[in-house]
Amino acid sequence: MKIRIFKVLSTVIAIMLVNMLSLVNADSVDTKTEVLQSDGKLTIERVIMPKLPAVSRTAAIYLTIINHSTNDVTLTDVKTTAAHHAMFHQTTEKNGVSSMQHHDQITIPAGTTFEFRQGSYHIMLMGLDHEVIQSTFELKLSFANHEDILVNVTPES
Ligand SMILES: [Cu+2]
Repeated sequence: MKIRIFKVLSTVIAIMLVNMLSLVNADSVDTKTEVLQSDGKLTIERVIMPKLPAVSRTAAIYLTIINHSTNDVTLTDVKTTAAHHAMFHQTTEKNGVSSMQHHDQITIPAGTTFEFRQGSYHIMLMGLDHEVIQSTFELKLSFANHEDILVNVTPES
């Protein structure tokens, strides 16, 4: 019985916390950012841009995002000076046919690791600027509930 009451109580407290957070979120973007930063952060690892044919108009970038925080984090946008368009894609294979699916956003649950990797999720660059990719360039990741993160990408040569 005691355990049950505790469970109900903790559920109530959890709901109250969620409500409090959404009130804070409604206030301003700054406050929203602070809420997340106070209890965790993100790490970006293993940034890879495989070597491309010289004529390629598109490229894929792979990287790993670790969400150390206790909040889910949602990737909402990606931008770079290296291409006209950058977007989140997922390669899927059905009956031996490979295709790419576009994702507007990607949620990384609290305490988990998300991998953009070959044959799966990738950051797709379209309309490549071959001058920019001669050296290290910046990729800006935007989140619904975290500050933007600038990632340095060094293309493999
Ligand atoms: Cu793609």
